[in-house]
Amino acid sequence: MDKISMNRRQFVSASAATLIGAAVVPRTSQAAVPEAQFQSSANMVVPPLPADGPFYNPVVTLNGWSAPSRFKNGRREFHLIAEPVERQIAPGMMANLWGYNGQSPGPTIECVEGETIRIYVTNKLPEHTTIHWHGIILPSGMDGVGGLSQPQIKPGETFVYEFEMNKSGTFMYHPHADEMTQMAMGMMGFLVVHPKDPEQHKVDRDFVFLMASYDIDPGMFTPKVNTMTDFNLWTWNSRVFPGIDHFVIKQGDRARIRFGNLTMTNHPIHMHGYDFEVTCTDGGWVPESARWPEVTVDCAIGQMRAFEFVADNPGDWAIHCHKAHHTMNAMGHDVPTMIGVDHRSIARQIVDVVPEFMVMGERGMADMGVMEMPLPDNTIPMMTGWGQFGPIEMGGMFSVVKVREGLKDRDYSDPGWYVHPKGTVAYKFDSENS
Ligand SMILES: [Cu+2]
Repeated sequence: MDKISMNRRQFVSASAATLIGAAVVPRTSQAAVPEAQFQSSANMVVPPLPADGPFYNPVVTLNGWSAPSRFKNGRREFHLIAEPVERQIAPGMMANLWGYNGQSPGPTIECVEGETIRIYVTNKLPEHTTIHWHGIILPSGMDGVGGLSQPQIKPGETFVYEFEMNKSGTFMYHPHADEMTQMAMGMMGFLVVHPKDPEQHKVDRDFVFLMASYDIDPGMFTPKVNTMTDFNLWTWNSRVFPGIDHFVIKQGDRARIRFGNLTMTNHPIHMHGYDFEVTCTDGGWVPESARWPEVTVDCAIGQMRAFEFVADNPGDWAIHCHKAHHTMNAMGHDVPTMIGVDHRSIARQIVDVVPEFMVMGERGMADMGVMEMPLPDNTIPMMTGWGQFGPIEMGGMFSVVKVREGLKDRDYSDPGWYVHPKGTVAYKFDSENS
């Protein structure tokens, strides 16, 4: 993954002008409102080790980044801008979403147990919003439920949230105002509270992603926001396979993968090559005596889960939602079953009239993965992606855990496909030579 520098943008808004009496926030760390920083691409930015404040081991956000913070008056401060964004869902498809600081999901917020954090939230959306800090134990008036715990943040306004992070763990943030629209448009972010003692719950690699679903018709850019259950794009950090970053892990490392579900259905997350233990939920750390090995963990709507494993089995291992239609992209959901149907005679008659007519799916749908049929602009194939042995025929919530010997610490760049030791790949049976 490219390590790209964050795209700084001068922060100018009517609300900031009201707050500090100037149109542009000075670039000093002690300005009234911390300078917001923005990310313009969907490339992974590996966060630097903390330069000030208590030490922690940063998490790595797939196709994302962590929000920089500053310290002022003993608090850790952040600035989130709720705004319309353009997100690349995968190479070949852009979407008009709503998010924070240039991207959907918003930047991951990282802090340390015991810290007081202050988060400035500026609303640049066309409608009001709030932020709910999902799973954080805090004063009722900081909980972000519009109308219940605070007035909504109107367009142009900046609100301040401030609370103490009294326990470490895995959390998320999302609006609690016109939720159905705002989450259907991609407003969400990850929030990680690191233990005060960095040796506690220590892992070598710590990945995070949020699950969101969208309903974007082929060829369109903007999600339909009134869809209740029939979404057609199943995303991790607003990306679909083959656009989702790989989980690159050094052989022998202890790894943690954390995820949260802000879709309208559950996702059984399955990882190949390992058994793992769920070590953390959005309620906190799971005591060791209460953990058990498994290879699939269901993540219900509104839940978060984190599992850990020691990466001692090198290879390229699939990790995916086990709902088969969640590893597909848009298109084709209304295609009738054609398996076993012989269309040849009728197809010949249609081809006489429509030369480009093509019959899909009479031998199964795998042809879709190979043919790369013509698609409307801004649309990714339903089943796509190539591996070293051929088409992977996936989409949506699918990625690869790449465990390799000898990687450098904090190196997440793609090591390429796994070189299998001789005699360890399934092979075609040949009665002549067996
Ligand atoms: Cu799923």
